[in-house]
Amino acid sequence: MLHICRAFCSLTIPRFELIAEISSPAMNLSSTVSVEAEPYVYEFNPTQTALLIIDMQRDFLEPGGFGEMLGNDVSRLRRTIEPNQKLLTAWRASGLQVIHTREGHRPDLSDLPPSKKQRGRSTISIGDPGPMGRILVRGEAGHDIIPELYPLRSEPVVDKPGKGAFFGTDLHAILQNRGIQKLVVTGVTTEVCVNTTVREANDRGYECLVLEDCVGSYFPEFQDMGLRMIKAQGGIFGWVSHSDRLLTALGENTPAPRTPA
Ligand code: TIU
Repeated sequence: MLHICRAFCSLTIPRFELIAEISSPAMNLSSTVSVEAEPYVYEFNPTQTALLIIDMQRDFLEPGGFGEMLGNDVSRLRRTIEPNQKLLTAWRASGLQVIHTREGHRPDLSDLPPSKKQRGRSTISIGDPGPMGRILVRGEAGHDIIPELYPLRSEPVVDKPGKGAFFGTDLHAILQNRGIQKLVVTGVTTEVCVNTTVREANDRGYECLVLEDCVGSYFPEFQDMGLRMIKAQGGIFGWVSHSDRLLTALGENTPAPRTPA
């Protein structure tokens, strides 16, 4: 059962939070779940698997944000919001682990490589004032996660300075400490931060399932290729499936309701 609790303020921007009270797990957590996927079935133990949601930040997804300012069609990313919400709700209701990431930098930009600052030769770059505060700077409104997928207090938020979620972060330690071996990966963008993270995870021994409807790119051809590169060569970096298939698999794992005596 979900209870909407309260809105509260941080030092810089208003934040919203849902506090979940999970009365009972929706499924048998000890059994293996099998999901139809490519290149072949993906199997996972729910207690050893985390949902990793990459960079669903306002500046990438919202109209008027940095992404749109650069000429990108944000609707290509926004189509992922609803399936991510549905998956996140089911994942939380089952009491499973969720981790969020945000791409961004310290306000003094001391962790921003000059090469990244200069890249693109745009008139506006990381650290400059943008439509929703300073571009990709921690604590600014545009850097935060969209309200539709806002993290619970119990869910770690990993602030990453690069494209991959492992570089320069404590994500690996968090996963190890929680006994996580597999990752269901969603978020944006498919060919940049999602792909980089899946490759980093693969090299560290994690097995990743990427959900095609829950990841998005500004470029349709990169969406397609980004997914094909993951599942090629017998799943060189991981598996690809659809959230409906994962939800079906989770549902099949739900114990049948007891018949009243
Ligand atoms: N999160 C993420 O993918 N960051 C990017 O910079 N993506 C682009 O596609 N530019």
